[in-house]
Amino acid sequence: MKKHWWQEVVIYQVYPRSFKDSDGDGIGDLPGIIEKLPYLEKLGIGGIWLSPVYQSPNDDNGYDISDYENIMAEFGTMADMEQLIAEAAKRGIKIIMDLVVNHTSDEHRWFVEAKKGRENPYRDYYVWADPAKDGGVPNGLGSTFSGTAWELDEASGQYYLHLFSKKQPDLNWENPQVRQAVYDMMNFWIDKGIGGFRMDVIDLIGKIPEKEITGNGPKLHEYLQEMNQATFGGKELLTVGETWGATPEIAKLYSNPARQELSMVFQFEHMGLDQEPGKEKWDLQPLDVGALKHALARWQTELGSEGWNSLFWENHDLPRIISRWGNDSRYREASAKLFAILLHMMKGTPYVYQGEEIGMTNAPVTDISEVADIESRNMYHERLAKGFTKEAILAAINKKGRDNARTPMQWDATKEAGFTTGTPWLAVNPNYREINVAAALADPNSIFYTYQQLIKLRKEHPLMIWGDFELLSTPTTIFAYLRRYEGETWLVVGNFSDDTQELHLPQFSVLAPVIHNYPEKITSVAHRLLAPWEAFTVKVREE
Ligand code: TEU
Repeated sequence: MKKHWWQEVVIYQVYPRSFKDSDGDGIGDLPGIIEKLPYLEKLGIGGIWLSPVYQSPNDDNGYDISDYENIMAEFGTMADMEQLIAEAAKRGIKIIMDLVVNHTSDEHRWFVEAKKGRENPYRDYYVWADPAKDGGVPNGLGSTFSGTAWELDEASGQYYLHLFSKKQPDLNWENPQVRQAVYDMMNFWIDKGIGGFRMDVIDLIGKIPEKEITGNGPKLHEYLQEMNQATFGGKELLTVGETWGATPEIAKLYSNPARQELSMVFQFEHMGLDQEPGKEKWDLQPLDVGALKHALARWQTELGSEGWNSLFWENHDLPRIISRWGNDSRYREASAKLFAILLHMMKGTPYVYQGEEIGMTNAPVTDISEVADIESRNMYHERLAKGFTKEAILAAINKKGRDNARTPMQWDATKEAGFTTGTPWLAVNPNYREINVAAALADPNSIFYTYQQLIKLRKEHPLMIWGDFELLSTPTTIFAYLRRYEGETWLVVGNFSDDTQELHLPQFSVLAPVIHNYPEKITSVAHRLLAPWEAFTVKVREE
């Protein structure tokens, strides 16, 4: 199998609104990212996935784009963007742009035209439907952000489809002109020297709204092959699709090199394990660590040479992992390092979300007025109307709401965590005085240096990239696996709990330590009492 740069690097996700504000308006910006490139270089990453920076009215923080070829004024200018690409390149960092083409903003020129009437040349860029026989919405399709996915356009009497906010009308991918316009836009960015694309809800572009089919529609892969040919094919770019409904079989359709579609996908099977089956993301059940291990292991082994995994615990839509499945108080450092070690030792391309590398935590709110995220706000009103209590809804938002990961990056212990000299658009987490980059850099045992070490190890040990994976059978809350490559074997162990656990792996003798989140040296794994959230990797001989 041909090897690619995007298999060897670690990618860091920047949510620009919350990363670093350079001009005091309380909103992060491109010059702020440029200013922090030395920090990212020190971490050792090879690419930045940049959440959308295009012109947008910000109904969904940039995921509602009104002009794909211009930069959002709050973030800077196209010249800043070009400078970011160039400055990052000098540090060996490629910029991966967020490609949001399932929908545009309702303020995009195409939609403004489309609304002018049924005869407008842009009408068919979007999905329109007549009212149902009873005069109501065309069918039962719902929006991810609560309520129906159909909005009435009074002027024409037709409804348009919006699988997200009503300010995010869905593009009609069956229209070849839409596809060509998207490909032209992608080439505009490729010509600027970017390193690839993260493709927002790409599994929805093959939808058949009249049949209420949204994810994994019949023409999805045909479109992606066409896109590949028309844009990034043969250019050594990283392409990662966001695919909520992917199974390993589906992931192979996207990422089998022979099919010439994408490099890899983000799959979310493991991210749904603390959700009550058949219910919504807000309806939580305790995580079954055994199920988590088996889900991850299945992805590790099933793609084989017919695909490639992306590895992540966090992104801008998900809560902070240590607040979710770790321990963000007593064992904050240990559990953050455990998540880092377990993830980076698996096979695939690791993604680190801003702040994860310093162990940032969820940011609880006490009132809906403190919440900015449209998904949480809409759900709040929907559930209030359904009779849920405020307390129950806020508890769910504090666990799963998207603002948890979107609070400003904590750079230092000064006012507003050094993120801005003004008033931040979303409140800084009050724990910034203890948890911040300056403190992490000053402490040689900090979470930051565990990430740095893992990224360095990846550059030195091909085993971490190419080695085979085998899950070991251990007590439920111990996650243990092997990586094997060219006669060498690494054992990776993590105690996923607040309790001590007994590890018995007499079949291995320890040859050398690789990484560990507690200070003492590991000489044997035959009988070992694991401390809470202890995690390590050792080179072993199999007896
Ligand atoms: O997310 C897709 C998506 O379905 C999310 O809304 C997700 O389901 C939810 O946040 C988790 O519960 C992508 C982007 O990552 C997200 O930020 C956008 O809001 C969304 O698409 C629309 O563009």
